[in-house]
Amino acid sequence: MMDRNEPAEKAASADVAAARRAFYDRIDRLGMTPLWEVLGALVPVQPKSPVAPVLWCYDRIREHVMEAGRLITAAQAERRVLVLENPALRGQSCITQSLYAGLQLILPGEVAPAHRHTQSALRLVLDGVGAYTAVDGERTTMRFGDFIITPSWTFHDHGNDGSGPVVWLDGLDIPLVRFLDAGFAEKSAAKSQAVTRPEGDSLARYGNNLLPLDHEQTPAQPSKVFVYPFARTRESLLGISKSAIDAHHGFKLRFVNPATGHSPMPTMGTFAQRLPAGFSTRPYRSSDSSVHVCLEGGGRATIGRPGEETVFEFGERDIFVVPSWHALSLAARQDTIVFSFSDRPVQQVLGLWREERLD
Ligand code: 1HN
Repeated sequence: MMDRNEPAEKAASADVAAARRAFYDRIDRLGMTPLWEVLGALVPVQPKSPVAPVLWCYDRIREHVMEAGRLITAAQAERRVLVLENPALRGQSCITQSLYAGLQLILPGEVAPAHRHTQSALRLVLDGVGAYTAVDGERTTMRFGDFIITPSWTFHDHGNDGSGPVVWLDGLDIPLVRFLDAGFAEKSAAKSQAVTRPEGDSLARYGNNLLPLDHEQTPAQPSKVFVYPFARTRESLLGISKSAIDAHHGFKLRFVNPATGHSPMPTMGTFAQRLPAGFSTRPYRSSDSSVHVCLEGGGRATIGRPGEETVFEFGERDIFVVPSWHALSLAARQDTIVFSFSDRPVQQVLGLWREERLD
């Protein structure tokens, strides 16, 4: 019954169909509607994601991000961001059903003022040097490929002390928090947070196989490490590349809160992957729609089942989306490093997450 495609009405005679329609109209006024007309869509046999596979080539959109810099200041915009909207979800500020992504620009001398909100955010630095993000009183210099977090309800501001524009990708759990109606936000009285800890303090304290003596966290608590420098990620990916490669993932690692082994933030899982030049991954699918960003190299992403697949050629700084339960296969033209994020930890904690290695 669950996989019946035809609405019940189609199977019935014209008389019965008319009687049913009249009945639906009458109960509609009472705020009721028949389940049997929508059951198949409500309880699909497998995910039928409305999310579209999509690619943004950084080189093609960069000029528009820069143009935004001539039209509005960071102070006027609060955050000068061009939202990456999934073409199948226009108007909803979503890149997938549960996630938001955007490209944020900050020009020399600008400050994106301090605020906090219950939405969690990640940054992936893509272009330019000289910017910083401050989280909970500590600044960190933003370098290419660095993955930075601003966990739920932590004050954060950004600034650019350099001489050129800086662009990064923002990933937030906005649609998820909106769905739950759990959004709160406040501005800080100070434009920039007072610096209360020297740069590097949290990485030294929490991010080097050591922890403060009395530090304990539960799995849902976010990482106290708020920058995962690309240099370290790269070193790990190259370090594991001397061992056997995974046919479906290449050399792939997940980012963790080192105090718990769980995801750095509870709502978004983050991953880094290296594919040697010439390597192609076997197709793989999982129930979390994911956003991928190429940090080095480039290649081809094949998304979806054979016959109806979408193929993207991607290079450095390009961003692409893989919808839930769509097979993904990556072929590396050069040595390639890909960062990705998704709502996987949410699905896992709810017991919903599934994966399948194909071929
Ligand atoms: C936000 O706080 C930032 O802090 C970026 O940089 C993007 C999108 C929606 C809501 C808050 C930031 C955001 C955001």
